[in-house]
Amino acid sequence: ELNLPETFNAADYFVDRNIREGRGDKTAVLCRNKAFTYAQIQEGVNRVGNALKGLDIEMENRVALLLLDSEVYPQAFFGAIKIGAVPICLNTLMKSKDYLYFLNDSRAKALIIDADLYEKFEPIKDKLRFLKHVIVAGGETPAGAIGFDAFVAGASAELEAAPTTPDDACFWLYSSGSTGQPKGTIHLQHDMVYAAETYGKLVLGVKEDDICFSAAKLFFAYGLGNGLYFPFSVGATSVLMPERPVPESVYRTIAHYRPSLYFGVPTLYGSMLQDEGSLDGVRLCVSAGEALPAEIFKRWLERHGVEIIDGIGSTELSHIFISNVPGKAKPGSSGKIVPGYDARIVDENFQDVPKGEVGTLLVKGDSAAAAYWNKHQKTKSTMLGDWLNTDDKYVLDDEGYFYYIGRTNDMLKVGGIWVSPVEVEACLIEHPAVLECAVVGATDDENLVKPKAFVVLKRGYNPDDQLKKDLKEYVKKTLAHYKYPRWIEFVDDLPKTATGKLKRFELRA
Ligand code: 3SK
Repeated sequence: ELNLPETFNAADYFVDRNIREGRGDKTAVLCRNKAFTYAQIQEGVNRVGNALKGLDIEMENRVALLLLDSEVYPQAFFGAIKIGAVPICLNTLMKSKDYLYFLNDSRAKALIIDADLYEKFEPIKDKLRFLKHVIVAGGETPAGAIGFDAFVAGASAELEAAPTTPDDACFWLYSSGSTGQPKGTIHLQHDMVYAAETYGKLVLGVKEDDICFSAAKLFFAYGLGNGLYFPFSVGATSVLMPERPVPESVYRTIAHYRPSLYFGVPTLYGSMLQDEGSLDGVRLCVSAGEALPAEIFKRWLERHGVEIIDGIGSTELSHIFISNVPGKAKPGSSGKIVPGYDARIVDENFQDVPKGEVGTLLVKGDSAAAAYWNKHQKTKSTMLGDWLNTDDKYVLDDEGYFYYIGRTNDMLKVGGIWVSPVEVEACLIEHPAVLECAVVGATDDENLVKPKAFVVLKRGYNPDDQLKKDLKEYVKKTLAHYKYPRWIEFVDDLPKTATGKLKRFELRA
């Protein structure tokens, strides 16, 4: 139970409280070689809030954010929340047509966009049915738009938080999923507090002297906690990196700012292992987005001497609800239930399956979204009272560790037996030639489903037939024979959603 007061505003909690508690001079954000104190961030939040009010943005109006990670993000995000408006953190990696959908679906009244991303907005700007104001941060201000600097400079630095309640809408994220249209996921004012008090404090132990650096961006539910509301919940510091997270930029940023907590995703950990760089100062590494292969965990620990704490979360639950904990990580497992959350593994009739059997994971916790915007059926099939259906297949071991088996609709039936693509992938990735891989079902000449593997090779390996044969043999001798991939295709990279989840449906197609 959080026991929040009847009138509660998340911007007041995550920003103003730091000043009230004497942390006004503490560095909140490090970005592009500049430091921003909590007092400076608060001033920016207040100016954005007042400037939005000046455009007639009212409580409950949506304000879309299409921003790179920088000091502008917390100001825009909490500025909107402070006046009771609802920011929508949009994925910066999408295409123009996706923004047309997001902006019309959400009926956002204002958009705050980074100048570097404006070219994606330009082609759709005349097709928007509800958007009234476009505010451009950085660079030149295009005709018809408002420049962010002038926008905030003309606004007062004093602002009282809107009288929202813990259960008012606070922010949205679009949940991409692997199929169907993205769903506007409505989070409430208390959700970030719940995630910060549970996973943030009890698993990560985030403290005031921590410096957090998330390669996963703020538009992703995982990045929003890592890079914004976890550090702000305790007055810690966040390193925000506007650049694309690749091994070079990530290692450089770590060397420059020496963060104590580093947050990545499995693909990036895999490619960082192929590159030069060190982790001086990092006390803990965290992974989410997709299951971390045991092999990457082992190689990382061997090379850097720091554990990667793998966990599973979801946009709907705000952040991570099952996680390993420092010192007790089981490689290949997603860990144990995070205090404050509850989980069940059920069959198709929502009955609990016996321990050790595979079923669908349901999760309960008070950081769960209230609903999907305008998607009544999907809301009903996902949000089952207190429980939320993750649509992930999981199995629980005797010690309470959860193991990811795959998405409910990813499992393959080969010769009448269920095969987990994740198990075949975990085996392939142990082969020294394999950097990344994905397994899907394909049909043979008799129209029977068999596993097919898409493989990204490490540098220096030849994508030839001999290697295909070797990889097949490797799986055959490690797993039950029927699980080996009958076809291997070498690819340069794998299709992923912006949040790092494999787009299996693209590979299947
Ligand atoms: O995919 C995940 O594991 C995740 C973790 C934290 C927050 C959001 C997501 C989707």
